[in-house]
Amino acid sequence: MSSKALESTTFRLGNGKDVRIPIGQFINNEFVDSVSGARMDVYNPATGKVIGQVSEGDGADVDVAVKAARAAYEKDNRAWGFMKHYERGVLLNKLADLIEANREELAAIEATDTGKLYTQALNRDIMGVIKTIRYYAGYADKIMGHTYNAIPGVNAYTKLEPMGVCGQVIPWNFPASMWAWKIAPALATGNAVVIKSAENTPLSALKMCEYVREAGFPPGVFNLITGRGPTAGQAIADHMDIDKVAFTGSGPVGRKILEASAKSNLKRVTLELGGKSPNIIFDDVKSVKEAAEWALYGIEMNVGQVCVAGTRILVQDTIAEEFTAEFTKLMSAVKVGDPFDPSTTQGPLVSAPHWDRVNGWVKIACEDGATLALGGKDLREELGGGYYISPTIFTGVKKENRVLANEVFGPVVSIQTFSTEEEAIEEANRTSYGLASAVFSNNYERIQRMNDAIRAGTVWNNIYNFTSFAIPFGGYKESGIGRESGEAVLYNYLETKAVISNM
Ligand code: TAP
Repeated sequence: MSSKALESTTFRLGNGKDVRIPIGQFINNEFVDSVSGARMDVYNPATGKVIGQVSEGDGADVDVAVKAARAAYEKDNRAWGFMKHYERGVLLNKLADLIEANREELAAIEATDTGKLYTQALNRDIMGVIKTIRYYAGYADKIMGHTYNAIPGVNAYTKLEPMGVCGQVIPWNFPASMWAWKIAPALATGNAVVIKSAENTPLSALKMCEYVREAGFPPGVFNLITGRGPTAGQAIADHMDIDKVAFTGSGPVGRKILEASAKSNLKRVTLELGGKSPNIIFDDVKSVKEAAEWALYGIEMNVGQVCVAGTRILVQDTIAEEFTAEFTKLMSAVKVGDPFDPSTTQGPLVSAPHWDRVNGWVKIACEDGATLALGGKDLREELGGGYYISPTIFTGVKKENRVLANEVFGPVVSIQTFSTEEEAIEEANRTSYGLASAVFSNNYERIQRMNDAIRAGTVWNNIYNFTSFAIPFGGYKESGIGRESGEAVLYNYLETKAVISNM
């Protein structure tokens, strides 16, 4: 078992600044080398160049972290989980304060590691992290059960107890936001955490561990593993002493996590998986231009690397021509380039393998007979070696086209037409996914009918890509199991104990 301390190292960020970032596994409030001593390269997606290395953890490190988490959870008769509700909130608020004080540096780290626009990293991602942590800090001392009068003379009530040690596996598209969405409710409800960041994007999570320690969380309550999915991630899913796993990522890996739970200790599992979200635009919309602007935000935010991205635009045939012209004009005006340049509106994709995956879907859509109406261009060489791809629109897409059923996770959108409400509903619900959807119309009754008919965890009305830590988020069908955010997520981290007393 390794406990060799690892020093922070200097990373050159995309804005030219040098920042020291810890590179070790964060276990028991220390940054330590992995048991194997292995390292993983960290890339800047805007240049395609390696900017440093972090320690690579695997199953052995997960085991060390789980032992630390278990010890912290059980210490002093479960002091963390059972006694210090108010103090847990205080610590979370301190953590949020530290992140806020360092928000610009963190946003620059996030933009460098992921390729997302610096302004988005700051205003949406890191500000969202701060608000999420504060929101759940407020819940720490408001976890309450119920009383029951079922049997006269018998006093019955429920206690909501932390689950124990929670494993969490997060993706690369919103590394800091997903970190906060996962750890804040788990810690607020009194659990100990072992979280694995994505191998592509470990930096913001590592930096925030410094603030966890500085905030004064007891050692072992929060642990971070930086490692790869098939080794470190799978070890979390398989582990016999982890009580619950929360996962965000792809469907195939979600299935592995569920299977691992069944084969190990039946740990509780919540899954936030992919989507193929329909964005439905009726001809009674208030403004076609406005609908096109929302559709642009629906596909372009974070270069389309968003599980709720509006990848399937369904537009009523009566306004299809006008909408397509308006939308194509907006997509053509997207400025692809350096995420730190304030005039850029689309950065690079996150990694070279992901660039290949997105480009592969563009080829498949063409092979299946769709019309490439815009984009589909490889911009890597032109823009200095980063993982750049042009905003892409497909029209004339037949129902059998594979691109309509699969998550592309890039700035690639299809436009289909429909004539009736029934047709729109059928097409909207036709995929195995059910994460998000949107309806644009100025007709209140129609909007209500559509809200009822669409099988998705979120239905936006005349807006797109609005999510909040305060609103439940998750999927119908194969888009996941359970809900995150809002009060709903707290129950993912709590067991209900019924006390039935004859005293
Ligand atoms: P995944 O492989 O699902 O990665 C998500 C997380 O799971 C990462 O931390 C990953 O680790 C980890 N992981 C991989 N294999 C695992 C295993 N056997 N056991 C436990 N954890 C494991 O997604 P990806 O390869 O990054 O992206 C593939 C596709 O997934 C994308 O194109 C997109 O369609 C979808 N995706 C969806 C989301 C959301 S928000 N729903 C997010 C990302 C990707 P490493 O990355 O460190 O290896």
